[in-house]
Amino acid sequence: DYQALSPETLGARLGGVEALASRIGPDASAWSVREVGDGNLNLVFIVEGPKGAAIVKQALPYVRLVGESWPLPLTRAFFEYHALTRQAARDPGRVPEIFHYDEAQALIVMEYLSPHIILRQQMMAGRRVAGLGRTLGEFCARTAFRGSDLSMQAPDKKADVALFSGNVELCDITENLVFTDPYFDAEMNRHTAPQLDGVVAELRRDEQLKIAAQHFKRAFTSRAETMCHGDLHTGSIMVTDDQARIIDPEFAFYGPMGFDAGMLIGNYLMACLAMPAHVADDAACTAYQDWLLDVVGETWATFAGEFSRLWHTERTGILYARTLYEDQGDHLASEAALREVLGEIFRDAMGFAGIEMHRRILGLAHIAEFDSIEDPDVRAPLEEKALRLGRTLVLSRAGFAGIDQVIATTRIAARG
Ligand code: SR1
Ligand code: MG
Repeated sequence: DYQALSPETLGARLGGVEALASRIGPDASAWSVREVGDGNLNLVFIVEGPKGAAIVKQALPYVRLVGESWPLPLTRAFFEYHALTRQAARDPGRVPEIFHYDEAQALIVMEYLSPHIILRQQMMAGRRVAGLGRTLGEFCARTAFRGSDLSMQAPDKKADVALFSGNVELCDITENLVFTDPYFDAEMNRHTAPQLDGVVAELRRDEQLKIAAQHFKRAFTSRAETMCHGDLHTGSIMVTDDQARIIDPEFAFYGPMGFDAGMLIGNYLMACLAMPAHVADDAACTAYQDWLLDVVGETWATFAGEFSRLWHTERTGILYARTLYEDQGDHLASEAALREVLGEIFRDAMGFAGIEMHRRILGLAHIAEFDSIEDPDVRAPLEEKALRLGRTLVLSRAGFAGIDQVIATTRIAARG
């Protein structure tokens, strides 16, 4: 008997949940409850009381952004719960602790991260996060590696792929909104300035770009390499000035190892290109853009370093068995195989990054960095830079010598 919560009903409905009462205080009438959800899908409550605070996240039976006309299954809370447990095991301490899960009510009670704020807000305010690239690079590498056939045993991996293959509707959102809609005149698309019409028409005429978008859609639907977060943008990361935690994996699915890192890098790059609208002083803006590009470099370098470390120390799964190489003393072959895998992940990540940049400007779900720029004559040129850079990332993914060349290309676009 699912019922959506409200601040008024939450205390009465959840007062008897021991995991909550023991953290907030036993008297639910003394709890204060605020609904703070600002995402596209769910209800999110902060519950505070004499003993402490917790988050209650509850799925709604529809897409919050659009309304009841777009039904969405409550099972996304089930996938978020299972994704959080796997992420906690694969990269301990990086996701919120779960206190309680109620499948019928599609709700998760979890750790209240405080004084954390959403990374996107931190970036729009021009504030840095020490160690951001290292934390996110480690998270992406550890979850990619430890959820894959490089680490997992066959029965566990296959059972998990089967479990997450049930996240049909959330994957369907990504399949359509990310990989398809931006590249034609889809009903739910919205770009926010007629100044963009020219470049949009150009992209939609671009046969190579559309072929590449379908290439990546096929990778998304068919390459069940690892459990991906599935929606790793800067709104899915909470930060202080020196900490980062990852939230909201309800889009989790088994997919390509470069998917999360690519989505994340796409969001860093958009933040970088939008920054002139958010930091008025030119020198401060340039310095902050340089920091964002350092984060891009650090995220990828950490990813590659951590993935390599795990390759050397934890390769216990179905793939590239150690006996193929080390037992024969053939270290060079193992290193060559690692280079091949990392090269493929890098090219995929750049493709996913470019596609994410397109969909956040042309599709339904936008980002605040651009949408909060009121003047279309300021907004559109910045969005156009992101659209063109996105195209370059998708189509030149195999031509980049490495992340430094991506950073240099972005710097030229940002300063141009
Ligand atoms: C209808 S849902 C739109 C977007 O919101 C989520 O955060 C995902 O990014 C999804 O693509
Ligand atoms: Mg989300």
